[in-house]
Amino acid sequence: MKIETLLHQALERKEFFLCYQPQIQLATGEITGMEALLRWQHPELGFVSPSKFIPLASKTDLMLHISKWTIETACEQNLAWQKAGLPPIPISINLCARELRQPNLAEIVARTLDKTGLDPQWLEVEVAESTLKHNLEVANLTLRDLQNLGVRIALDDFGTGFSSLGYLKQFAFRTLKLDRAFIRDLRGNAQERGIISAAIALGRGFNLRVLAVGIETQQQLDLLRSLQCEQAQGYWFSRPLPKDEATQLLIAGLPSRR
Ligand code: G
Ligand code: MN
Repeated sequence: MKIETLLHQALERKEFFLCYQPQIQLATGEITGMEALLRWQHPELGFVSPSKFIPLASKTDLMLHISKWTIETACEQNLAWQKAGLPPIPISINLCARELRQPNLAEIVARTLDKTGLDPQWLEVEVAESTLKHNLEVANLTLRDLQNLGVRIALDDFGTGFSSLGYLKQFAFRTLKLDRAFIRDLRGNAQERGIISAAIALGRGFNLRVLAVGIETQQQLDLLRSLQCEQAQGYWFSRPLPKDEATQLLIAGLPSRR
């Protein structure tokens, strides 16, 4: 209850911030996108885990205010990188069920793009498979509106839980993010390799950017490379970074050992 109360003050007290985690083209090491991740630092509670406060915020309309702030901040940051002369890349934000159900989400996004001047192609929204499953009808409308704006859509956490290949046909995704669980359990036996290469082939068949997330070790990276995975994201490359460090990373590029 205490966290909930403090959470309501967090926005106006400017306690939220975004961290950015790079997405990598494995063949070249170049950064192909940044995922914006919401963080909360409270003066007394300290750092509150997103897995704790996001579900709490999502229970109320507070999430809608937070998401508006997130969309705006991410768009402004991406535009700032472009203005600094960095090659344009998409920035992605995560949408929860409550945001997806908000009837005017696409309107908010459109207004933000207009206001900031960011080209819609440089914004990507990530929707988890499980979120889609429980909100199929409304997701259909919202995602279609977003797509019509020219915003990219990514399918997050793909392949575990209740994968329905029908989603791939129903929505025009640009990116397929393989669920972290695949990578976490990856030991290289035939079944695990089989599943991942099937998922990669599937994404490629739909002409999607296939991205493996949660890469933490050299072994996982080597295995993914051997399975012809083209893009990846995870602690092995970089943790989610506060904006100044993220900017430095974009300027300097990743260390070449990766
Ligand atoms: O649901 P989604 O996939 O958008 O979750 C992103 C979360 O995963 C972020 O909170 C981020 O900090 C975390 N994360 C990013 N890279 C890694 C990783 O390599 N390993 C683990 N365990 N978590 C990661
Ligand atoms: Mn995500």
